[in-house]
This record gives sequence, structure tokens and C-alpha cells, in this order.
Amino acid sequence: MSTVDERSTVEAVSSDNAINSMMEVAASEEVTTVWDRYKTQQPQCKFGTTGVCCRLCHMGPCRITPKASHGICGADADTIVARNLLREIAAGASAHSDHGRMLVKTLKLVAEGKGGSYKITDVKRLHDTAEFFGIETEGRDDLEIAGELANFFMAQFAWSAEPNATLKLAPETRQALWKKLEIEPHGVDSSVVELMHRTHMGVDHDYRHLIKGGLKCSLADGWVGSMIATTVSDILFGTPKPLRSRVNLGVLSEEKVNIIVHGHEPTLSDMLAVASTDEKLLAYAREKGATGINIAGICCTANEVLMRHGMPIAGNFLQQELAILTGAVEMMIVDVQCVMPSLPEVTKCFHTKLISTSEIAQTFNAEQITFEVEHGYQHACDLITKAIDNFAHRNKERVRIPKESMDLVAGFSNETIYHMLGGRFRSTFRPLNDAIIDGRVRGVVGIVGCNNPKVKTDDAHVRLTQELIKNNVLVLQTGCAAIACAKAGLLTPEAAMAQAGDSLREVCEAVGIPPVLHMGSCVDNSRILMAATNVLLEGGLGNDLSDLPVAGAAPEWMSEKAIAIGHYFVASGVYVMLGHPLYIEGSENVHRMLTEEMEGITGGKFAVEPDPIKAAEMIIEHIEKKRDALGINQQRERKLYDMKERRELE
Ligand code: SF4
Ligand code: MSK
Repeated sequence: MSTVDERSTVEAVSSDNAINSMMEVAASEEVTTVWDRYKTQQPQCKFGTTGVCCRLCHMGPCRITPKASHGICGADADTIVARNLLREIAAGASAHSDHGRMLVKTLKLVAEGKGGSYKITDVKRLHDTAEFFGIETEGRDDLEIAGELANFFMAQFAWSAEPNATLKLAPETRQALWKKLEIEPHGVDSSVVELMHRTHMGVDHDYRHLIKGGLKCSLADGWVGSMIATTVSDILFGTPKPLRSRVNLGVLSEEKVNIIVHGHEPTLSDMLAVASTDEKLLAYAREKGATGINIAGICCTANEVLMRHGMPIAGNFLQQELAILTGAVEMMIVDVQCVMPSLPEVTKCFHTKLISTSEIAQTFNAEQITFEVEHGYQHACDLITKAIDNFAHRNKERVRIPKESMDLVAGFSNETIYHMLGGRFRSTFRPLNDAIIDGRVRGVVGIVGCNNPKVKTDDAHVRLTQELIKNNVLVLQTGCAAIACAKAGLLTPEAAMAQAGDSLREVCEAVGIPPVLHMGSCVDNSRILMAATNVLLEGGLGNDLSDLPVAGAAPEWMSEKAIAIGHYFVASGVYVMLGHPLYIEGSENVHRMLTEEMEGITGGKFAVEPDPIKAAEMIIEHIEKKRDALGINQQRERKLYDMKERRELE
């Protein structure tokens, strides 16, 4: 794979032509983009990229070089690299978990009757969740149950003597291993604080002990904070079901008022999706010369409103500046995470209003509103009205919307997959397990994560996905990876079926699921953890998550959240393929521990391969190793197993 600095200036920065054509617009408008700034940052600091720069105390900063093997305090490369990595995990876990906490606050307000227009949308999900955690539902009012569940979830953030209760969602074998390794988190916030404490100057110095601490904090992210975020989103806004929509910059409309929602938290964006169908607002838009109101998303807010309302997606992470450059966006509404501070520089060249809505996130030259749950619908109406008023300021001469847009199908929650596999009468993962056991589906891979200007945008996501489905591997996706593949047409069941291997296609056609399943936003990687858990609990594929023929991949990752995600998958026993390395190459010991020794500790490990075809080969090799260990590669011919035979296979 070529890096941007190796490519000529005329060569495409992306496999997506909408991006490449907008690069020309950026050049003609003399607006700098992420790719321009990436070039001006070259060469990037090797001390930073290898993780050997320490600025944890003010005796430093220190950096490890051939001449200086230790920092001023005596810390060696192993300690420095591990501490830096842990601080990234802590930041990533904080972001997902704070998102989860915000949703729990909303649930609590709804339960107290202070939630304005928010309500319990999925009552079954509320009851199922409450019952799982031992909260009485029989004969109780839904709001009363929601209140108790909100308090229960809120308590998961603080320290408690017991390990986090949501870890019980994991298979018992995994829980037992976490206990043995002493990496069970006892609270999300306390895990993050502990990590920051351990990495303070002069505390934890053994890289092996530090990395175990990192795994513990990452579990607080995946199995606690993110799990809570996904669950509460489903309760409040509805558990996703398959629906059709469209993706890429071409979803922006020349005739309608275009409003982009960007960031991660679904609370306001969900209300904007609802308000955009308000007849009064639509009439107002027509009065102002537009034919309608078009809410489109960027990044994971896009995935949230796509999964539940079928709202179109304008693009993934690296398209946020390009969306404004179309000249057709009346308003961009941002909240938290992955929002570039460069946006005001782009909006000032156009009529686009930039609105920041989170009390913890402000940007110079963006209008700040303080979002209050109780007034969510009114906020949404006010913002849409303001965007409609701004339609008159659109300069039609400067509107350049790329023609690219693509159909997609999204909305594959575990609840939906259960239903689809089991049909109307029985909820089950059995048909998928049977297909894995008899080799028609070789394994399951989660492809997730961001875009990164270091690599050709979307290219690795798309090629890795194509290669895996061609080799009869079912692919689950979230985040910007899912958007990349959607733009390439891989989320249309028809196109994906055409590219899938024969036996995968046969299974997908028989059970009615596409070969690439969009499961949500980056916080919804918790759904992938649960999909793996559901496969294991269905039986016939071993006793622990690490026995399954599965893997994870983040070919174009960039954020600290991706680092936390990678670690919670490794801590859950999963092989994780990265498209480019963590900043750990300055320590052979840390590198070896994460890419080799970890397999003997958690059953999972990291691998790094920039070439998506080679990465696919390595993933398939791993899947085959797991299949061999399960003894299911000896059963090549297709046959139906009875219960006795399934037990024997185990
Ligand atoms: Fe240097 Fe040690 Fe301070 Fe880091 S903690 S900056 S290695 S003296
Ligand atoms: S938005 S974290 S760039 S997936 Fe979730 Fe995309 Fe990565 Fe942000």
C-alpha cells in the first residue's frame, strides 16, 4: 500500500471518486484539507511514532536514543512506550464511556418525567436488559424499571468492590480468565483514573504489569461503557432493524436544505431526524424556496441516525471538510469526537453555519448551543429553522455536489440477526454456527475503525472486505469502515452476494442476511463482542471466545478509541489485525508482548499488515488454525449434525 507522501500529487488520495473530485474543488477554492496538512507535517517525528518520547514529568521531556537508553528518572524504552500506550487506552475508554454516561443521564431524565420528547422506544430491550441484571420487571411501570436500570448503569462508572456487573454478558470462561489475570475492571471511571495514576512519573514501571493494566481499562470500555452506550441507545431510540438508505456526498441535495450531523452522540441527532419530517418545518422550507429538509450524517452520528431512521450518510471521517466544500450545506451540527478543529476555516469560505452542541466541546468561530434533554425537540426545531433561513444564502454558482452516491442496507443488531437466522418462530444463531461448522462460512471478521491520511482513503477497508467475503468469511462492520464499504457498494446485499464466495453466498441467500453486515457506530463494537458471544453460546465451536474462528481488523484506524477497542478485543481472546502499527515500535519487549506472547495470556494478539490482501491471508490463516483446533476442518462434506454429533465435535 502506498502512503500519501509516496504518491504523486496527481494520484488519487482515495479509492472513492467523490473524495478525489472534491480535492480539486479544495484546490480551486484554496482551502486546505487534512491531506494538505498531512503533507506539511512530514516527516513525522520518529520519537513520537515509535513511542519513546516521554513528557510525563518536567525533568523531561526525555527520549530514548542509541546514546541515551534511559530517561532522566531512569525509565527505559519499555516503560516509556508502555506508559504512553496506556494513556491512549485511557483516553479512548473515556471517550466511549462518557458517551455512554450521557445516554444513561438521558434515560434517567426520561424515567423521572423530565425527558421532554424522549421516550422508551424499545420496551422489550428495556425489560430484557433489566431482567438480565436482576431488576424486577413484573407488574412494574416501564419508567420505574428505566429509573432503576439508569441508576444501576450509572453505578457501573464509579468504583465498587465487585467487578463490573456488565462483564457477566461475556462467556463464563472469559470472565474466569479475566479474574485469574486480575484484569476485571471495578468501575469505568476508576479504571481510567487507575491507569492515569499508574502511568504518572514514578509509579508502575514493569511493562508487562503496565500492559495488563491497559487491558483492564480497555475491558471497562468494551464490556462496560460501550456496552451501556449501545444498550441505552437501543432502549431510547430503538434497536436497529434492516433498512435501506444511501451514502456518499451525492446524497446532498441541490434543492433541499442540507443539514449535516457529525460526531457521535445520538441524542440531538435523533430528534433532528424526527423534526425533519415536521409538516410545519417542511412548509417553512418550501416557503423559503427549498423542496425539503435533508438530514445527512458524517462519522458515527451518521451511523446512529442511519441505523434507526434510514437517514442518508454524506461520508466518513475524512469527508467532513469536503462536505462543506460542496457549497450546499446550510448547517453542520457537531457534538463530540472526530470533529476536526479545521472546520471553521472551511465554513468561513461558504455560507455553512457550524453549530457546536456539547457542553464539553467548543470550537472557535462555531456557534455554541447548550443542549438540554428536556428541550431536545425544541432545539431540533430551532436549528432546522435556522438552517432553512440560511438556505437563501447558498450561492448556487458555487455548489459542486459530486454525483457519487450508493444504495446500502444497514441495521444489523444482534437482536435482528437472531430473528433473521431463526425466522419467525425461534430466535437462534444455529444456522450460522452450522454453516461455520460445516465450512460453508469459514469464519467471521469484524472490520472497524477510521480513515487516516497516511493511507489511501477507504481502499484498505474495501479491499480487505472484498478479499474476505470472496474467501467465504462473513464480515461485520461498524464506524467509518462500514461507511467506506457502503460507498463501494458492499452494503447492498446484491453486490456483496455477487462478490462473495460460493458457499458464503449460498448460506446468506438461505438465511436472508448479506455477507457484509453494518452493525452501527464505533461505540457499537460492543455488538460485535455480543455477536461473538452469541456464536459461542449457541454451541459447537469451543468453550471460549478465543476458540472461535473469528478476528478483528482496523485497516485505517487513527483514534485513541480504536486503540482501546483493539485492546478490548485482544483481552477478549480475539486476533486483531491493524493496518499500521501502534506507537510501540521503540520497545521490542512491548511489541513482542502484544503481537506474540499475548496469545498465551488472553488467547488474542495484535498483528500488523498494511497490504489488505496480505492482511486477509493472515486473517484466514488464523481462522484456519482455529478451525483445525476445533476439529471442524475434517468435516468438509456438508451434513446436518444432530445434538450428539455437535457435542462430540466440541
Ligand atoms: Fe523523563 Fe522520566 Fe520524566 Fe519521563 S518521567 S519525562 S522519562 S524524567
Ligand atoms: S467516527 S473513531 S473516525 S470510526 Fe466513530 Fe470514524 Fe474512527 Fe471517528
